[in-house]
Amino acid sequence: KIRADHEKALEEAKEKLKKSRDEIQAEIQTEKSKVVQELKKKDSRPLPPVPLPNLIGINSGEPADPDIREKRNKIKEMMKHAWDNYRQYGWGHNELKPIARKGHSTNIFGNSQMGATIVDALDTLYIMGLHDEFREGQEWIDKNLDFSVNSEVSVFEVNIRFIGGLLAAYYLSGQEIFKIKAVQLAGKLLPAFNTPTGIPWAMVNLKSGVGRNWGWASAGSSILAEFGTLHMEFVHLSYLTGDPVYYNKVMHIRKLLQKMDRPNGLYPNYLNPRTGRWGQHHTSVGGLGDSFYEYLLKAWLMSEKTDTEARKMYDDAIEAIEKHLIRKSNGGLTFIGEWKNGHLERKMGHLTCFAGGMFALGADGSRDDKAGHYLQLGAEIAHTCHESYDRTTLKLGPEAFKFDGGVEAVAVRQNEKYYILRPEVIETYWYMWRFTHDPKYRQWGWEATQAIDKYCRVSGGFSGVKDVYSSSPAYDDVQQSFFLAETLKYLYLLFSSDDLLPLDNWVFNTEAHPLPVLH
Ligand code: DMJ
Repeated sequence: KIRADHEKALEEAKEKLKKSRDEIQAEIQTEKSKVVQELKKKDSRPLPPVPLPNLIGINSGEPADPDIREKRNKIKEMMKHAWDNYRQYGWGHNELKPIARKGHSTNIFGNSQMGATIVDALDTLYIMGLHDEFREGQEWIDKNLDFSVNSEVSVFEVNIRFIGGLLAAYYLSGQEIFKIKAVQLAGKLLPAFNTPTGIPWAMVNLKSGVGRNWGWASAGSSILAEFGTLHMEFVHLSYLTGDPVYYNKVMHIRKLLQKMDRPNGLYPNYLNPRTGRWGQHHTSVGGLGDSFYEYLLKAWLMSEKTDTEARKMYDDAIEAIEKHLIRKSNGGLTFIGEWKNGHLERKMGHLTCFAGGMFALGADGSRDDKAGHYLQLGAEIAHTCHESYDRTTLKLGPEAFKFDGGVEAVAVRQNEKYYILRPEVIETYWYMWRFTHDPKYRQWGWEATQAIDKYCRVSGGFSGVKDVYSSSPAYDDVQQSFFLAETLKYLYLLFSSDDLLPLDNWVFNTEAHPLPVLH
């Protein structure tokens, strides 16, 4: 049969080649347009209706205390400043350069203008009641957001910012266009999973579907925090479309990880998608590892605590992290270091500070009922991260800080002294506030708000600063999209009452986009 098929194909090819070059080209063209037409039809097909999950606490949050109300209004004003300037100088670009007053982009978004700030900011605008701005964003997305572009993007970043942002905007507003765009975009990410193991590439070309990994990642590896941070969004995509393809992709990743041996019970940051073997044995709860652990916990929460497999993986991972990575400094500060080939580096990243909130969020339901222990651990991490802010001139935290040779929670290297409007410390303050109502978290959040407004605000928006220990730091001239998606949203929530997006009904993705618990 194989020989017969082969001969038939040869015959057909010979027949084709008898035609003139122009004829052949015309035939290819016709075939191509047929495929494009089919795809277009498929793209605009309405999605099957599904019952919406319980969407409560979308329009609440007004605090009773006038002082807190005033603070909340100030944060809303900062959001308006960030948005209005992006609207004026960077509209449609991925991000804004607030000093040069023009658009900005980085390689994670590829080379096309995908309006990352618009998509990332939508749900923050919505909960703040900035409805005109929300509508402007919606209109831009409807008319201009196009994924058929020859552009190589980061699968992880596009998932957490775009798919997460679009899904949250859909659930909050009920506007179908966001769901349709999220599903279209997800379809463009699927070819990234075509690897020998099913562990996706870090980057994919949205048009050709060709994927590859970052050149700097250990021997062609994919990154744990990237391929391990797709679960929440992909489960929602399957829920909304009725198509199991997305769910199957992320469950396959989980099953594969579950089967693998882990050195000291720790997950290395690197995994080779061709061989299925770990790369360098580095483990981090900060960059390269962070949101993988976060998504194990959140998969469980999002499933109304029925996905016990995810909870077990989270508990096992956290136990190993506590044993090997968490230490107390000489000055009594609890920190989370980085594991490098059997050696603990006594350094903590700003990114790692999100873990305080994660420990608090995971306290309830923890193994051996260690809820009190994990809430306490969350509080200790919050305290350490606050110290990293408090020990600077600007009262803003550095990118990384050490606990070594007499140094406590301070950055040592010049290239670790910057603050790029990151949210993780404020994120932890907010979770700790929700679980304890200790007023110090609001006080710390307010300190950070004032510092951002004083040192990062410029007339064209908000910018990162290059050295938090200098009294006159240089600006980096980037208004990151996560400043609108996360930093300002967590601050706003910190000064809202708890009935706004209650944690029993909503789970925030790693870019602070709220997704409802699926019953
Ligand atoms: C965000 O894009 C996400 O929170 C991600 O998980 C890691 N860091 C940035 C912001 O610092």
